[in-house]
Amino acid sequence: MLSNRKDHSVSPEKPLLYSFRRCPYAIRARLAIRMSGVEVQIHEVSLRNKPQAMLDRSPKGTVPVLVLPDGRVIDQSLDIMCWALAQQPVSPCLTPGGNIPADAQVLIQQNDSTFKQDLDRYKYAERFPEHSATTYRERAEVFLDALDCRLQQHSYLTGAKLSIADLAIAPFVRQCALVDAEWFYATRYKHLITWLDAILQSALFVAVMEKVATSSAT
Ligand SMILES: N[C@@H](CCC(=O)N[C@@H](CS)C(=O)NCC(=O)O)C(=O)O
Repeated sequence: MLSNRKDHSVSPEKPLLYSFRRCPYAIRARLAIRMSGVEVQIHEVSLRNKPQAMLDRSPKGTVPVLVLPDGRVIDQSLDIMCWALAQQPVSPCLTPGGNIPADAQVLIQQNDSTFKQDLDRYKYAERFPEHSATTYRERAEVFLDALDCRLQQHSYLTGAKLSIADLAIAPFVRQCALVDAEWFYATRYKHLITWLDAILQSALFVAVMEKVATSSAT
């Protein structure tokens, strides 16, 4: 008997990325994918109505999720970045062994732990009434200040060239800047502002932020 139900065990012909346009984790994954030139099919999902096929493949229910034609599922943004960048014959962003260089690793770890937590509390301060938004923002500023100090030394976070640290961290700094752009652009973090603006205005970033229709299927 014919059934309308799709068989989710069937692997896609080309890599399939479940994504959410504004999610910083999904943005970093899309940046690495685009940079590496790998072709993927992007499924923009609604976080309130996640496709069952995505949940079947990755029950934890966060984006991004990458499904490969061989059936493998990669559901952590950093792992997706490493996978994508490793598709290039020589990736300037990874160590020869295909890993994230140590200095980038340390910064990304700080971003994904303390900074991300402070950012969430600053952005959604009404959900964390123990302190004011300004207090949470001041906590987040410790990381912003550290990034600005680095950027006084060189144009990108780990040196003269764009690295995986820039790709992984910029989406979160963008999110922080957007909470109160007037405040952000008036801060003393001038090098950080220049760095962020250069990335946001780059053809790479503009391309990954192009709108894709939301899909609840597949
Ligand atoms: N550790 C995960 C975190 C991904 C994550 O938290 N994504 C958020 C969106 S920005 C999400 O999907 N949240 C689930 C939800 O909102 O239902 C990664 O690096 O990929």
